[in-house]
Amino acid sequence: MNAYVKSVIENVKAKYKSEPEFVQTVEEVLTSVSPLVDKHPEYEEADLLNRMVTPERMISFRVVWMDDNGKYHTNNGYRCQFNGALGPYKGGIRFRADVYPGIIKFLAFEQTFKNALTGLPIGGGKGGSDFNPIGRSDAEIMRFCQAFMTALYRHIGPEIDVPAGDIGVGGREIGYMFGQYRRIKGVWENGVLTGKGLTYGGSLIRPEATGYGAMYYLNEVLKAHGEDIKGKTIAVSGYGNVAWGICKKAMHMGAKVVTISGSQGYVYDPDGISTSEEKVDYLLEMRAKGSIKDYADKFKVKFVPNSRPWGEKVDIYMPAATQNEVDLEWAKRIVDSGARYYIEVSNMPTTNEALQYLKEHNVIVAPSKAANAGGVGVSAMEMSQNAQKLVWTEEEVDSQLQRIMQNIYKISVETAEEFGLGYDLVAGANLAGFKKVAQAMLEQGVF
Ligand code: 2IT
Repeated sequence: MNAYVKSVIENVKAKYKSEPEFVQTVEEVLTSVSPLVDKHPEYEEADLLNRMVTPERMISFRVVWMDDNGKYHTNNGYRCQFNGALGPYKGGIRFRADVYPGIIKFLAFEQTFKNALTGLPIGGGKGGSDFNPIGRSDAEIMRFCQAFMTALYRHIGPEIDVPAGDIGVGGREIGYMFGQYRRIKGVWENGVLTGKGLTYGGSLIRPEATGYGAMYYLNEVLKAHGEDIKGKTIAVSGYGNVAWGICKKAMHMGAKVVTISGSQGYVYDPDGISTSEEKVDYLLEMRAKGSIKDYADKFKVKFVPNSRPWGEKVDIYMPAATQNEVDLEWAKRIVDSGARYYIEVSNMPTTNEALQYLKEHNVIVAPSKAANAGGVGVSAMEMSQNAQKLVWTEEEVDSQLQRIMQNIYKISVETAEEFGLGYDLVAGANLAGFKKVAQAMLEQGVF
């Protein structure tokens, strides 16, 4: 490994002991880009790597809200504006009990390279709160979102930083946050958030985009290996917006999604969740209720409590729930199952050890920062539509989404080859994304 890369990784490990997810992603990305750093001694002269792993800004704020019983709660809110070299900071907001600065920073770091891969002018950011929305009433969610935006609004704007949804934040939450932003600022700036409702500037296909994009990317991988997506079986984890989008597109493509999962266990439906519109639509209903066992009860299929779908025999694995859902033990089960394709869809679903193990055992691995970039890609299209004050058709958005995903696949393959690494979608994506951000930073001078 390049000596400069090694020293920066050591520095990050020593400095951020209490933020293991951030250390994990830095190690993964910097290890991949070592051959690029070899070729560019000017990176070290400009201390580019230490700059690259240090957020431009990490904002931390207090969020106080009242529950339905009149009791006050105090949460921590964050916005990490990691890298603005390519455009306004862009990335989702996550509401989940486990949120702390290490999660927000790892997500914002990943987002920087993902956004670079889309080819669109967006920098990397992420935000969130340790607020747990599960079981909260609609009125409580509204008050929380308003309190969150009351603290955040001064830091964002259509040309500054444009948040969107992530785990725990969907169309409803974006609506409440946008309403509060508009009320406080007294201005109609709908380009400040993406993932909005269609009545006030949301883009068609945005809810589906992450799942659709992952399926378009998967299709490129399969085509390159002379395989047809039609008839393939897929194990998906999670049951949120992304799993839903995967199922919808799998239905169009004739692929069969046989699993979904939640924190209580997973569902195995041998006939395929993606083979019936009723089942796919039920995912949305279930999401509101928050229990995936309902699906197994309703459609009379297997529910496996306290487990994950990573041992089921399928052609393709698509983790789409959360970070580090596949560790070394699960990776072994995946290899033993004989599946050849592993497409990361949630952000950093795989531990570094597990990723290494899958690659060494000839599983074709696609990294999340490439495969899930369709979501933020369509968010950038939403920003364009808002800036132009017009609305694109479903066909326009969908065809651009397809082009973006095909292009990400292509540059990942080509960049890995350029560096003599063969077919390596992980290294290719890291190298291509990093290279673009690095060049923009160098050209903009030291700060
Ligand atoms: O992880 C992600 O890319 C997102 N949560 C979406 C970000 C966005 O700005 O649409």
